Amino acid sequence: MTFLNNPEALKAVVADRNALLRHLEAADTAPLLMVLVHLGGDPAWLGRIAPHIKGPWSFHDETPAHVRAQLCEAVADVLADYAVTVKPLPTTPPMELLPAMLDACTGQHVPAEYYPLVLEELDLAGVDPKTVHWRQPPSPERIADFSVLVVGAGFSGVGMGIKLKEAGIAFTIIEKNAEVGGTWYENTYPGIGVDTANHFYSYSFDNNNNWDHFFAHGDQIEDYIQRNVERTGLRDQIRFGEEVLSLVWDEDRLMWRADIRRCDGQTYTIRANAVVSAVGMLNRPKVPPIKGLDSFTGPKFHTARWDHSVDYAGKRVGMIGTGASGMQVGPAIQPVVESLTIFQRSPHWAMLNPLYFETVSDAKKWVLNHIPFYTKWFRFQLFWSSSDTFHHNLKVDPDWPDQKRSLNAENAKVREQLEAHIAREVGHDPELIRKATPDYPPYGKRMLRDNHWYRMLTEPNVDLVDEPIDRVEPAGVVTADGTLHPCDILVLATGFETRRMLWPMQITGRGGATILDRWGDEDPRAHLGITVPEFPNFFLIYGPNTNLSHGGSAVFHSECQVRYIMQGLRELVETGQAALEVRPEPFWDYQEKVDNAHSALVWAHPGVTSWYKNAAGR
Ligand code: N01
Repeated sequence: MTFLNNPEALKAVVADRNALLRHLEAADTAPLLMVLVHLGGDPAWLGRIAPHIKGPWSFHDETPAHVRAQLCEAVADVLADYAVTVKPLPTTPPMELLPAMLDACTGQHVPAEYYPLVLEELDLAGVDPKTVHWRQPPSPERIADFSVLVVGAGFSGVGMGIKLKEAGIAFTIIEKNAEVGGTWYENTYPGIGVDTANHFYSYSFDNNNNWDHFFAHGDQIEDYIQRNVERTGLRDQIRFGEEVLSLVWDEDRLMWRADIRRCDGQTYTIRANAVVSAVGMLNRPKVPPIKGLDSFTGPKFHTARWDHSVDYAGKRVGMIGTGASGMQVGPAIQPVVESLTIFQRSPHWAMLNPLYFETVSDAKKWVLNHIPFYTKWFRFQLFWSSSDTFHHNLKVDPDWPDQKRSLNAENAKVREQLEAHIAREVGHDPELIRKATPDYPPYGKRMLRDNHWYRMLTEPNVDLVDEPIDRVEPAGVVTADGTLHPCDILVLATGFETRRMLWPMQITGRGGATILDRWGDEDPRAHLGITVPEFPNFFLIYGPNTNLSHGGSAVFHSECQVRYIMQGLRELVETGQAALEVRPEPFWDYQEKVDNAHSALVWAHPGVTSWYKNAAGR
């Protein structure tokens, strides 16, 4: 519901004060406090409530019930005042109060350098500031002649398409699958869901106030992406079941030429002024080079290619891999399988989040839908709780004595909490604690959510095997100690070919330079993760070094990149220039900056192996 310029909507909200107060009981304190100060401008409320907000998640709120009740009354009063006097709602909060508001909302100090980003991300005025606006109207001939090819219709490709459409730029999206959604279309394994809170893991320009869960299941995210496609009429611009085989920069025409294979195997060529790769990083399943894997006689499949024709109930299932995918599959299938043997090469850290299994109550959905600006402030709170709030945790303190297990005092504290959680969950079983506890610092690999993984490990039909795998035989998996672990079904939860970025597309830029020449098999580099010298008018979304390793939302990152790309395209259209390319100096400066920063961060830790790094540790 939009309240700006809609006094009737606000009148309906305040019409029944008792009903309003009942609904407000379901609101989280911090975003509700923000609404009150935003609309009422009274800083005294910050002083009263801020001391009770101990952190950026709703479960960090310790506000006493009677103070909360007063807050709800005050919000009802201020809304009634706007409704009765028919005053327009202020789109921006009182700027002089913004620093104190952000600190109160998160229970932490939000540094001033974040203010512009916060205001933009909050998008309070309801006019998406991330939409590129023409500085001067592009000439009709120029824009009519200009076209963009987008590769991939996942979250990023669809977001790119929506912004291109808004700008009136012609584009085509090529999608290898039969539907949009990318990773959310392909991954359908039991237990699939997201580990980033959804009110943040969604487009900023389409806040969904009706998520059923704080952490949605895979099919609900797929539905959300599809809804955005329908809402914006994007489907007509997407060619499904087609794959871009190669991209070549045509130096005579100063355009890209793309060779595309249709689902019937026929190929055709199209040309575009610019190309945006939105192919993602997590979509080419990695099949581990384990001896004898093909000799296994039972069903065997990768998590991203889950075979739903196979009934795993009552079967002996072997699962290789304990990353984010494996950690979701395990607890989902354990209750019905005869046995689950988990082959773990190295354990992951997994953190408890009390909201992980929670559903969003109808009253909370009502608040999200009806209280002006609540959803924006709630999103900001999640943005902060999921992002840089714990960046200091990731930095190596050179004076820290216990470098193998943790990086600094804060990181050690997190380790202690995680260890205590594991011990509690596995019933203080010393052998399980040993197997399930990583020897590297927290955040070394992507931090996972504990979805009852540890509790599952204690079930009698589960065996966590940390002996290395020697080979696979027709009847099961043999570990290095010579034990055969018999399996009826083998699940490969072994991740993706993340290092071979853009593979298997063949991409040739200016002067015949190929991406393979420049990057080798596994050393991708781009300026800001987006542009590459010698590859004019070529942009990447979710390119090199743009992974969110410690938190964040891939959708937020992708939107930042879309905005940058839109600015590049605007430059081309408005100036009439044919090509735009990053210069080598800023490109190499950026590489140096990234490498220097990483040398002091957790991912460079010698004890950490992860899909973020190549064989050289970069
Ligand atoms: O893949 P992974 P994933 N022998 O690479 C093991 C996103 N995601 O699909 O840790 C034995 O993390 C490997 O062992 P090790 C998210 O960004 C999100 O699980 O390398 N084992 C590891 O345990 C995530 O980070 C969500 O020692 C082998 C596992 O296989 C990314 O996708 C859900 C092996 C691979 O783990 C990838 O996650 C799912 C071998 N030869 C995915 N090779 C949510 O939002 C590999 N392994 C919830």
